[in-house]
Amino acid sequence: MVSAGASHPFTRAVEARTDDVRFDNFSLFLKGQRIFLYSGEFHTFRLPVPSLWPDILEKVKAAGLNGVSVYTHMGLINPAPGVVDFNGFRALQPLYDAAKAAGIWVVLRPGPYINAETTAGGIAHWATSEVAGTLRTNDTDWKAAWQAYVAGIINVTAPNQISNGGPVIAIQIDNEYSQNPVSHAEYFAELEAAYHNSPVVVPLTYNDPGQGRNFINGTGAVDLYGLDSYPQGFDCSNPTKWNGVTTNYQQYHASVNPSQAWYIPEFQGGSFDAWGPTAPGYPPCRVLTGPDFQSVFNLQLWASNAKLINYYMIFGGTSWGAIPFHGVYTSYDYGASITESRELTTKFDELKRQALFLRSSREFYQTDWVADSSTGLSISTNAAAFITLLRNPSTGAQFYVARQKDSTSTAVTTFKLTVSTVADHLQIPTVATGITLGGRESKVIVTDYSFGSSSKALYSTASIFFAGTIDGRDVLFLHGNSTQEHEAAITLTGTPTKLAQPTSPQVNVTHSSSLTTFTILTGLEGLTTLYDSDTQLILYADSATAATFWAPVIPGATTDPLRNYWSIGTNQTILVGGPYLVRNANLDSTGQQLTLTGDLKESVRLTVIGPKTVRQVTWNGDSVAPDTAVTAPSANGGTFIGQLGLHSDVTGITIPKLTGWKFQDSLPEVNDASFDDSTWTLANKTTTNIPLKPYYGDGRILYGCDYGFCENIVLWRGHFQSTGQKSMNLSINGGEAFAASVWLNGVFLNTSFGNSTNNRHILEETDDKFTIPAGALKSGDNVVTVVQDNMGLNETQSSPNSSKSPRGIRGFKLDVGTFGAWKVQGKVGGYLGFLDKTRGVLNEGGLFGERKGWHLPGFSTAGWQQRDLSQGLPGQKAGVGFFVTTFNLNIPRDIDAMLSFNFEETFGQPYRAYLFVNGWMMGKRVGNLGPQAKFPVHEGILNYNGSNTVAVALWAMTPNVSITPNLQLTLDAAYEGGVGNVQVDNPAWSPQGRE
Ligand code: IPT
Repeated sequence: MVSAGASHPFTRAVEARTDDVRFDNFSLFLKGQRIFLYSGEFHTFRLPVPSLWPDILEKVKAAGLNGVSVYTHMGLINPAPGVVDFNGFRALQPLYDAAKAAGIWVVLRPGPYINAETTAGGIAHWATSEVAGTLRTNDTDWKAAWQAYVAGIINVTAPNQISNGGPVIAIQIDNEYSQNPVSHAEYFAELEAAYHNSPVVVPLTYNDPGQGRNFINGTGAVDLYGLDSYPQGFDCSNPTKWNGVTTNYQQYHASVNPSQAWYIPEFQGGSFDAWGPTAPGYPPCRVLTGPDFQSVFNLQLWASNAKLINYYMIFGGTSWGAIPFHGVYTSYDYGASITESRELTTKFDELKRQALFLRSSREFYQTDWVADSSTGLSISTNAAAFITLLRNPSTGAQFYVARQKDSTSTAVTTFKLTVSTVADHLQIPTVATGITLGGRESKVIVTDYSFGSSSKALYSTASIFFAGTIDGRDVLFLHGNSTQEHEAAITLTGTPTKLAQPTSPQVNVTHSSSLTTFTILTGLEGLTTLYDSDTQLILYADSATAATFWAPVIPGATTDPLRNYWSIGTNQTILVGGPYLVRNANLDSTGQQLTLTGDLKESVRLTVIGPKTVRQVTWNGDSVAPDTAVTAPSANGGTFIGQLGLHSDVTGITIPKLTGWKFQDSLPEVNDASFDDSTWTLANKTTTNIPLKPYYGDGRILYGCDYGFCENIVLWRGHFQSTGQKSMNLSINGGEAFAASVWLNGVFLNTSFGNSTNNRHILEETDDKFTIPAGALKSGDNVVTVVQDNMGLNETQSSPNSSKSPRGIRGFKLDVGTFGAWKVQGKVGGYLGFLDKTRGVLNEGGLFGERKGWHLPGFSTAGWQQRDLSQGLPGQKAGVGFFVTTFNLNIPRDIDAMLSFNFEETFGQPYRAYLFVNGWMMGKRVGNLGPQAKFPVHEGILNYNGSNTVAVALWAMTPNVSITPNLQLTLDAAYEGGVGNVQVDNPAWSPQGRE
């Protein structure tokens, strides 16, 4: 709607397949509007409750961001050859609908390879064993393997492109790949051809893992190149130890693709965390990538003139079931701005301050990179301050990005800047002592900055939280660190109201001709009105107070499918202060009724700066009474103050204790001498497409995936005739942090422990000798039973076939004689015929109890014995047992309650536990490895108004030690609000295929 100096876009995008998405050397254009894409990564498959996706999208929108980047998972959507399933949590339409309702653009990243710390990097497990050629190349059987999946993605996505009134603006080709050898480049070209020969018209993009100049030109070149960057790395154990910022991005862009807008498809928004007792867990990851990091590192991207930036992750979620690759555990919280429980953090606050500045500052979308302190820009009085100057060539607005010269410095650095403005050369600030960087802090200092329809700030050393027009008035909302001085020089207009002076004595005002300079003294906290007239409103708050404000978008005309998109479907916004979260704001057609929705943590004062026409404000449907005792920030109408109270007692929610556990042994393969494995799959293949071959044995391939059992627990039974054996050797591969327990007949032999710590002491496989104790051998048929975990298939960053991981038994031999039949069993049906189509191919494994469906709600445990989970297995034996109980929840519908399951016993017990909540495998707990003991589970998986089933498959890996898992459900947080109407889709047990 508003056009900010639209020059004519050129480059490859002109030949693009739609005019709705173009770019020039500065920025993206959507529907002809210059856009700064400020976005966050969100994987819907890591939040398997589609009715909660609007919650994430509304939070993304409330942060002021305008996009999400979304990986889809081939392995989940395409679980078997030719099967493409977009039902339930695999659907994309609910994501597109939620994005459109929130006014959020989508960059879709369907892979087929996505990396993403997921098993096989997202490649469907069946393809890792069925494809003989090399994955991620132009080999014909790999090409055949991705056809159905990509066709499915195109089918559901094409109608949702921006050109059809939808949210999708770009599609990424595969993930972080190299253009050499040519088989990689050809593969890209084949993927691109699939999109080009389809109704897909949006640009195709690419993310380079390093400064490798891939896919800019030549075979497989994409429409828009981008560079990924994780400057802090992925070890959160020393969270205040920083790597410095990367300083050459602008130069790299200028040398590599200067005719394209500068795109960062993944920038560090947190970090994943690895298995192991020394793994720090996510709280320090949130420190390593905290608000100070965001301030310094994100603004360094701005200084490099990047105009499309995506933070990986904005919400990490949960790697439930077999989603993780072997390097990571269940939680994918990522230390992101929104926690795994969907709560907002101080990182969210910083992102909001940044994103609203960008949303407000259209002049910033088209800037020339002029110079920086290392290239002759010597305008700072203090060499410890490093300055980059960006200038809008059409309007002359200038943006000085300031950081510490040593970007890791914690020093307090104060400086003045010599700037040239329309007025003159100036040294700013003119009154205040200087501009201060309070340690790890960066800021943007503007000169000749336009705000609203016709206002100008000559400069501001305070940061800009919001700028725009509200009800015809030009509004500027500044903020800054309250330990520092700030200064802004503004051309004031209009007739001042009775608030002609700033509302705080800690602001000095000086006038010179048409310019007014506001100097904010240190210590000023809360919201201060600097100036209030019929044409302008100038506000200042300390940065923490600013973060209590929201700037919801008022949707445009109902006939416009893009009515929720800022600067496309609407340019109307208001300011709302106080609530924990403001999700939506709507004005009725008369402009008299303002409808607000959002969440509260506690009772708060509501401040609205909106149109004068408003007569009534509602919050979550209830009318809010005006509070006239409180002085409004503006005396000029359109400002409303009220109190918001909690209806429900959010602290009074009671969560039941988990009691009444029933127990059943789950290892008849060992404990029932007459166990019959005749229906199991005979493991008699002698060839495999998996490149890592067996170490020893007799040529038979004992890799689960070759028999359809690619993930979770797999059981093996090796038969042999007794000839006086004393030992056997087994080499078992389950991926990092795996385990495998081995029995002969009914006798426990030992457990092989894989391992992983954050120090990268990794055992992906073991090679152990198992001694056969006296008396264990029977005459005639003997059977060894191996229970092995599978921690996920490898990623394939550089070597595409490493996702073909040899999970299973890579070596088997007896000291005397040879094995007869080997039998294998994983989840019922394997990948071709698995039963649970709702929870999908990655949910179940092959434990007896899983095969019978004991983990599912509605399975009757009548006849099972009563035994508390904290008692462990009977007789302190090594083995596997199922514990099942049910509990009721009754949580008021207007409460968004964050619950988690917690293993509260002390760390170190040698057990693994598979936590099933209403049938969903929501956690893999490894008692002696850790670090994860807390498993957040959302409403939708949990039924908040009814009965819930929790099942724990407990695998005791060492006998004769105390194993006492103490599992409790806890309430971590509760907010009044939420998205409501969360749908529960937890199909119950049925005997079909289970008996
Ligand atoms: C980058 C991947 O593209 C992304 O999928 C994810 O794995 C991320 O890393 C780490 O969480 S690859 C980058 C580290 C070179």
